[in-house]
Amino acid sequence: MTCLAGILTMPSRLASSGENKKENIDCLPGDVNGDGQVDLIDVILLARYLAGWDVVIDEVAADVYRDGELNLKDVVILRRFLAGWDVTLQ
Ligand SMILES: [Ca+2]
Ligand SMILES: [Ca+2]
Repeated sequence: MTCLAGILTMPSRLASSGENKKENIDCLPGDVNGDGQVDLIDVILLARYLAGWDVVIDEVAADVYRDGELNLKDVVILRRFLAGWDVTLQ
C-alpha cells in the first residue's frame, strides 16, 4: 500500500531518477492529510473520517496504531503525540 504523500510525489521522483528500481516512499506517520506535517488538522480530519464525513485521508499514514484499521485508537495516539506525550507514531 502506498500512502497519499507517496502517490503525490511519485511522478516527480520517477521523472528525476530515471531508474526503474523500487523505491521506498517515505510516509509520515500521522500526516492524515498529506501536507507534510502532523498537527491538529490531522486529528480533526481523522475524527471526521471516523464519524462518516466525506473526507479524503491518507489511510496508511493515519493508522498510527498499526493494527491495520482506522479507529479511535489512532485518534488517541495522535492526540497524545500532539500533546507532547512520549508516544511514537509508526
Ligand atoms: Ca498533516
Ligand atoms: Ca489503527
